[in-house]
Amino acid sequence: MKGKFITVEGTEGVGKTTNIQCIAQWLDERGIAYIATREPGGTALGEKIRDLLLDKDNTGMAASAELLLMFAARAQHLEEKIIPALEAGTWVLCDRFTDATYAYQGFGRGLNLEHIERLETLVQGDLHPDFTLILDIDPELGMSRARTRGELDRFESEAIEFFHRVRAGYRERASDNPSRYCRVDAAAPLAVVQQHIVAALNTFVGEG
Ligand code: Z5A
Repeated sequence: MKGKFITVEGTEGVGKTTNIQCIAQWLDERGIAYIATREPGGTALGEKIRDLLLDKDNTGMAASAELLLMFAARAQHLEEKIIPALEAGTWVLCDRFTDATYAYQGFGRGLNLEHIERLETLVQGDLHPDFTLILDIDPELGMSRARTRGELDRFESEAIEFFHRVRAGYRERASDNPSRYCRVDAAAPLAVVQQHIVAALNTFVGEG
C-alpha cells in the first residue's frame, strides 16, 4: 500500500472527533492527501449498518450479531473506500477500526478473541493500520463529556463497568505492540493532548 493508514481509538467522549481535526491539520500542513472516515460506517451500506448498531431500540441484539455487523460494515468499507485510497497513495484517517472490535466486542462483551482474529483475517487479510492513536481516559470522565451531547445511543447506555473492560482491552493491545500504538492521556488539557499527538506523528514519519 502506498498511502498510510491511521486510526484513532478510545472509549466514549475521549475526544476522537476533536483530535482527528488536529491530525487532519497536521496532514494538511504537510500537503499529504488523505480521506477522513469512520467505523462503523464510512460507506452508504456501512452507515445503514451503523444505524442498526447504535439504535437503542435494538437492545436485544446478540453480541455475535453485533460482531458480525461490525465486520460486515468493515468489509464494505475496505473494498469500497479504504483499499482504493491506500492503493492510490492517499492516506486514510479513520475514527475507529478493528481495535474497537477487540476492545468492545472482545473485552467489553466477552466474545472469544480468537474468533475475532479469524474474522479479522477473513475480512482484512494482512491489512492493518500503520499507526493507531489510543486516547485513554477514565470512563467516568469520558461519559461525563459524552453526556453533554444529549441522548445516549445503544453503546453509550451501557453500564460503566463495560467501559472499564473496554479501556483495559485498549491498554492491553497498546502495551502488546508499542511500535504501532501511541497511547495518550486524554484527561489532560486539550493543548497538551495535541502536543503529544503531533510529537507521535512526527516520530511516525521520521521527523521526531
Ligand atoms: N464500536 C464497536 O463496538 N466495535 C467496533 O468495531 C467499532 C465501533 C468500529 C460508535 O462509535 C460506537 O461503535 C462506539 C463503539 C462502537 N460506542 N459508543 N458510544 P463512535 O466513535 O461514533 O462513538 P463515540 O465513542 O461515542 O465517539 P464520539 O461520540 O464521536 O466521541 P469522541 O469523538 O471521542 O469525543 P469528542 O466529541 O471529540 O469529545 C467529547 C467532548 O469532550 C466534546 O465536547 C469535546 O470538546 C470535549 N473534549 C475533548 N477533548 C477534551 C480535553 N482534552 N479536555 C476537555 N474536553 C475535551
